[in-house]
Amino acid sequence: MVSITSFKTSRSEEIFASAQKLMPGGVSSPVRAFKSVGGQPIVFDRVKGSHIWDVDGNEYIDYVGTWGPAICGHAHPEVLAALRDALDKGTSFGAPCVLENVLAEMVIDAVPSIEMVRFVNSGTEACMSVLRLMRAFTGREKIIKFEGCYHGHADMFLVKAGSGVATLGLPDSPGVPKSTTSSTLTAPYNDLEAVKALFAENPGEIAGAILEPVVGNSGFIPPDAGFLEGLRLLTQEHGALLVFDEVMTGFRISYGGAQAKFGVTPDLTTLGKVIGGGLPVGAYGGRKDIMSMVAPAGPMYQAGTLSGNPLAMTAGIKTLELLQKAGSYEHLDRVTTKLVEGLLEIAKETGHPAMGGSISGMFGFFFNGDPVHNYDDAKKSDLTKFGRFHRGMLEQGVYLAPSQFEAGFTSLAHTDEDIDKTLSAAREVMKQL
Ligand code: KE4
Repeated sequence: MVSITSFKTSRSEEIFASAQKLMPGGVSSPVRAFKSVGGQPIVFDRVKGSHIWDVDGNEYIDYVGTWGPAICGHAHPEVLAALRDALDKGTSFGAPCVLENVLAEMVIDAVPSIEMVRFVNSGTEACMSVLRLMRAFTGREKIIKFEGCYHGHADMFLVKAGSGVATLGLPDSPGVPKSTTSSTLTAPYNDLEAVKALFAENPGEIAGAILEPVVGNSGFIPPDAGFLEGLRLLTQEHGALLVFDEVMTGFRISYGGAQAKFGVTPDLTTLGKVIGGGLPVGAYGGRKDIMSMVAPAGPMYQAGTLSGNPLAMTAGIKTLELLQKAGSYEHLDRVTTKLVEGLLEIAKETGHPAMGGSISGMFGFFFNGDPVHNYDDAKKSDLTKFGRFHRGMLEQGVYLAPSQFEAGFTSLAHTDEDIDKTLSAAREVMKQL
């Protein structure tokens, strides 16, 4: 374990200082900037399994897992070997490749709602495409999203979004025209009455509702009993579509995603992260009658130079193959439950009100004495304390997501030793919080 006195980050600081002159905020994505937890971001040098090493040689147990894709552990030898073989055949074809068929079949076989799928290059692209498809199929313009849910950075979703938008306190972003978000209706997560009211106020105008079936972008917030089922009935009742954004939960909450876990089948689903195994892949899919509207089969246009490229397909295929191995999800559930239950026990012992939970390899906790059912509840958490905790854990060699409004992720590579070390670090830090 890193001792605090030996915790040197001068090389990280040097590289980050240069990065800030070259790239806005010195990062390629805002949440990496540590804005809400303070201090300088850590510059990584290499990753392996459940661990990461920074450019100063510090080692950390990693609970971000590059925001979800590293579910089998970073740099899994079988994924790397498959990529090495694929590399000899080239990096991108810009033409049909059998590997797209292979991954498409795996996704269709796994995810209950998906009869047909289109690959894209990010979760954002998947969500913006599925939104266009919802509107194309129903002929309606308005959509319902939920406060604190994040569906990527496309204009129409940047309304009370989660993740980095919440982290940076950007409920709406400049540059997003009012005309774009005027058709975006919002409701609190877990509030069926609010959704009913929106349908009543906008009869025949709502194309559908999109949500994270388990929220990861306001911190970790699971659906209340009956919430997903209620949404399914409400959307059907009003001729609207139900879309699960499973970019984060897909193949993580279970092999069939949250929809398989909770037994609620949406009309459309978005995917990302895990299905790319660390390379850029997103996807949207669903009922064949809806997906048949997507060009060139139908009139709804969407395209992408690198969509379905052989390297990304290869990493995704191998990752899903590894997840199919017996005991994968039992392992994720066991180590993650041990982690969160341990953290909550230590918080209680050291006098810090805390709430939290986990499902499979996705978890979160809040320094908050009351249950967290939605984004407003999450915002009442002690964000300052979270920042101090994050820093303290970093100095103890544990890398947590640098925001209260993010979820944490474990992998097949996380061991009992990792969890035990994390909990002993947490005890040290919480005693001094
Ligand atoms: P990307 O465009 O970042 O691949 O996916 C957007 C997205 C869509 N839907 C959900 C549920 C998501 O969680 C995301 C992206 N997640 C964030 C982390 N909360 C990515 C990290 C980042 O923005 O750097």
